[in-house]
Amino acid sequence: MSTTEKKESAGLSVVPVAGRIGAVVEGVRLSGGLDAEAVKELNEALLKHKVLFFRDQHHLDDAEQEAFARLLGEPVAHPTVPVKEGSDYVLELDSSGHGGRADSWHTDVTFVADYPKASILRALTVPGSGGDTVWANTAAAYAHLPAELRELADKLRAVHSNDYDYAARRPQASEEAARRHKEVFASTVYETEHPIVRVHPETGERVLLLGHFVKRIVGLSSSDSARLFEVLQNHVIQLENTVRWRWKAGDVAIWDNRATQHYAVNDYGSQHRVVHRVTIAGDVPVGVDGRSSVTLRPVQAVAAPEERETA
Ligand SMILES: O=C(O)CCC(=O)C(=O)O
Ligand SMILES: [Fe+2]
Repeated sequence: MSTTEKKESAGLSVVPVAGRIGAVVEGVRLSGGLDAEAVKELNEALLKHKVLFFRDQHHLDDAEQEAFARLLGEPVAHPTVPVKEGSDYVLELDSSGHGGRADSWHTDVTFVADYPKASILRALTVPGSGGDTVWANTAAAYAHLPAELRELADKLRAVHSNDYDYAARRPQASEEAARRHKEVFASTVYETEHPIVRVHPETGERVLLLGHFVKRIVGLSSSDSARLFEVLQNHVIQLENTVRWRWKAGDVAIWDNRATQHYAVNDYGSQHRVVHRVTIAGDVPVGVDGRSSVTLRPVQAVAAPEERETA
């Protein structure tokens, strides 16, 4: 190992941003060549602060972002949206294209059972003003619920789908964005039943698992389901549980997708904004009662025996 690499991994500084979530990490140059000690420190900081911010990572391109992602786990492509041309895993969000504005509270890809454990987002082009992203700590949200609501939430399960009511959740969305949502984002419909309270597999913390992919709460009428969703979701996005990041080009944010929701603020009009995301594979959630999430759609087809023989 060269002395330069050593210097890069040693003395990594982690400075909290908001009271309950977020930290700026200094003294690290993200790449596929980071040593194991630096990766361990980053993982620990991520579990503690839920979202980490890095300035001036201008040296990264898609391939190096992917190489860094491999140090945190196994990168996974989005289930329906094609990857950026020339990359293996990069999801591009371009404000001038379709569907590039994630202006609704969500946890990434919760419509599948083993949704990503982390996302790594790199800012390529940012508006002169606006276009911030906000994250909420879903462990703090659970911890600050009144005991009565915690007990209720512990028992509930919800169905998440990519075929949710897109327009209702995003009043600002263009018709073009809504059409793309249907044709690309929901080209294959996924549905998963998750516990509303997930036990975090690494920290053991209880987290609220909600966000805009929730279609309904199991066992409730649609109006009770919608109202109870609002009650619990409002606790997640209390300002005390959030951190807001003002992007500069070259910034990277990494979030623990099992313990956060996020929202890309859509306040920059026609200014250009481009970010590239790589997600890391996660595992299937388990609720406080030990029950795992269940995939409802697509239904796993089991081939008939004669088909199997000829397949
Ligand atoms: O554009 C952003 O800041 C965040 C977009 C988003 O939801 C994501 O990258 O998962
Ligand atoms: Fe997202």
